[in-house]
Amino acid sequence: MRQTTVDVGKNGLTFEPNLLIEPKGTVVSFQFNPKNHSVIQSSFDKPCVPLSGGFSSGSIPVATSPSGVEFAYTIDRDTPIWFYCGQTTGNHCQSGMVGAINAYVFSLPSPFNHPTP
Ligand SMILES: [Cu+2]
Repeated sequence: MRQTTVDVGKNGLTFEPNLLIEPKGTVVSFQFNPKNHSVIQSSFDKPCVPLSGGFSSGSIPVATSPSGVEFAYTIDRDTPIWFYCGQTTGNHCQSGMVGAINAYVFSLPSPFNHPTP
């Protein structure tokens, strides 16, 4: 099984990397860092709004870095997948805490280059 890792909140309000190109079936392991982040599937049009039926880790508060706490998502499609952090204290998504899988762009604007989420 192919597996890859994304660090959540390791260096501020970030997913690292925030843009992944991986085949369907790959397990993406989101590794959580302080303080209290989440990873929630969204859409390009509404980057800070949960996608109906999409995945969500829920809020994951951790105290240490690395915490060893992970949320695993298995890529289930070939089309682009968008995600964000749902922490509203500090407006993480609006501050650019977003990411994408299999979105063929050169860099990921913040968040997704939309002025208003
Ligand atoms: Cu966050």
